[in-house]
Amino acid sequence: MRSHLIIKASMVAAMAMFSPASADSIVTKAGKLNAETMTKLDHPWSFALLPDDRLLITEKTGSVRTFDGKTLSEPLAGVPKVAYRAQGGLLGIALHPDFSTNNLVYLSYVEAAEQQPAGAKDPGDPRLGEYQQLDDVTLKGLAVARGRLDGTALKDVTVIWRQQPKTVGRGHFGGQLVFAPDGKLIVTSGDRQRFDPAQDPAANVGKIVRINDNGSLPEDRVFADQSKGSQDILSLGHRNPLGISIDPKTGIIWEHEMGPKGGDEVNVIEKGANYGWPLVSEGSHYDDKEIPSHSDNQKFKAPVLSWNPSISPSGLIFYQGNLFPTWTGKALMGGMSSKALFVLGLSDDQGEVEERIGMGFRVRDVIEARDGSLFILKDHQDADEKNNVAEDEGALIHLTPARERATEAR
Ligand SMILES: [Ca+2]
Repeated sequence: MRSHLIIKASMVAAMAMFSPASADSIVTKAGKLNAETMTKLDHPWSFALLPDDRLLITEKTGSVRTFDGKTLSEPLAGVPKVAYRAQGGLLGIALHPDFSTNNLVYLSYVEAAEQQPAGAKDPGDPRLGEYQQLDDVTLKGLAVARGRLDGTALKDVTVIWRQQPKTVGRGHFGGQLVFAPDGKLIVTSGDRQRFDPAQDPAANVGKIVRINDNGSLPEDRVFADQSKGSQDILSLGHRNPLGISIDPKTGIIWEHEMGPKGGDEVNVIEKGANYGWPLVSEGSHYDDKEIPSHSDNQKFKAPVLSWNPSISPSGLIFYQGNLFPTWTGKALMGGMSSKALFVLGLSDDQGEVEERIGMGFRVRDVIEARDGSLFILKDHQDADEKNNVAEDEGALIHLTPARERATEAR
């Protein structure tokens, strides 16, 4: 048995040498791309581009590091303690729109409750099927903190927002952060694999959240005139939103979220709208129980795009550069289980997949550099012997157009 496993692992290692990440180029409709591995990373999750062109990168295990094109820094001091396990840990990062004058950095992360309940249990939910995990009884939730970047440290770090209520175990934290043109901070808050609270206006899980840059509540909020309802809610009925971005041309807020078994969605986010989870979906539960479609209930806003089987979208930007001219103005979206980079054409209320570029690794996030080239976070992949998958380390990948060689044979 043991020798059988060793043979399988060595076969997988040999296969891994041919992954496109280590190859020279990836063929796309926009031409050939060079993919260069810049540095290894420990479970990278998100990144932001500093005015001096360094990247600030979060690692789910709890570190924020800078990368200056050559060197990966030691972890910054002052980063809050995170509850790292499975989908949880240090997640999103965003710079304040006035970062160049105030140096404010925003982080989202999973925070354990100070008081852990004695004898806590996860009751489980049949809708999670094989993804049921009952051994994690830490009471925790997503939090957003901001701090001032000062050299190699974050200073004056304060928590400005928290998921309510905190729950034991499970994933689906959300954690993507984006500033809107009006200066409000938008946070994606996952359903914590609890399903029904996504429809509960009193809970801020399973929601898109909108707050002021210091965590206070905007005056023009959805539930401003009602006592019932979490005052930070922008929209309701979300499952596991891991991408949000604003089209600079139209001002439209675009979001994507992972569906259950099938049913990943791209949505246009409107103030006060309900996106239906878990009452409607284009997928089914993990125990194969069917879920009505969005079209069965006009109360819910249907996705612009959906996928079945799942692609596991993660990270979303609108490409503004011209180094890849065919992508200017298009949305670029990572895919994890799909191991792909997606080029999406998104207009007012329509969308289409213009290209699905196979990358050979899980694409966790994508960002545009000032020269129009792209950086990609290659997600960590756990070994999976059952499916012949070797462990694959996280890394920072730089995508540039491949130069045609004059001597290239035709
Ligand atoms: Ca939906």
